[in-house]
Amino acid sequence: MLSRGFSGFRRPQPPREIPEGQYYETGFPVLTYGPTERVSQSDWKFTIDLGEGGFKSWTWDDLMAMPQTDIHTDIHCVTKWSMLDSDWKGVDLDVFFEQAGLGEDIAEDYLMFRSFGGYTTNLPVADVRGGKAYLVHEFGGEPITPEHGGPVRMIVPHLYFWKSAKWVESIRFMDEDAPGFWEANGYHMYGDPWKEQRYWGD
Ligand SMILES: Nc1nc2c(c(=O)[nH]1)N[C@H]1C(S)=C(S)[C@@H](COP(=O)(O)O)O[C@H]1N2
Ligand SMILES: [Mo]
Repeated sequence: MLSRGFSGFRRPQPPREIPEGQYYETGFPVLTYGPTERVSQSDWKFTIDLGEGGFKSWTWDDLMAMPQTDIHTDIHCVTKWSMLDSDWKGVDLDVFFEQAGLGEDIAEDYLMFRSFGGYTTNLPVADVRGGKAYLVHEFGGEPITPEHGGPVRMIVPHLYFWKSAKWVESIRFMDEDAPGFWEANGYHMYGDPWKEQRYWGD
């Protein structure tokens, strides 16, 4: 049998398996709800709300002085593109937790990330510990552009990309899970791309 396929346009084949429903994207699309935030390095500050323990903050210079990690990873967006073999540089969130004096025994099970501009997204604490989440400032060996969340964004590569807050500003811990911006608008509370947890009920 003859397969006609699509005339003229064919997506490149991914070099390895990607999650169900995704396509291999060789570029880097920009996906922002609302305007691009313009945050200078000197205005950027990252804060962990320690509840009764007050707040602990880091400046751009603090970030630069912390141990840096090169991250080579795949990214899966709920709008169905997957970017493979992307390179990032930044600081493991575990290092921030250590410097904030947070031990292994964080009492709360969830946290909320907040961005400059007000974007929020929720994650289980377990999903951002042990080398799973980073505050990154370089993509492909260059500073991250404002469109992609520079000067500093999150990457949490094992979950859909909406969990990776651009222009990351702060985190606070929560006793119970609560929805962030997209989660309140129909996106899944957890968002595992390998289980296709795109929307409520998936
Ligand atoms: N602050 C903020 N972070 C955000 C978003 C946003 O709108 N605002 N969009 C999310 C979504 S839905 C995706 S897919 C990725 C897109 O990142 P990119 O524009 O660098 O591809 O950022 C995530 N982080
Ligand atoms: Mo997204």
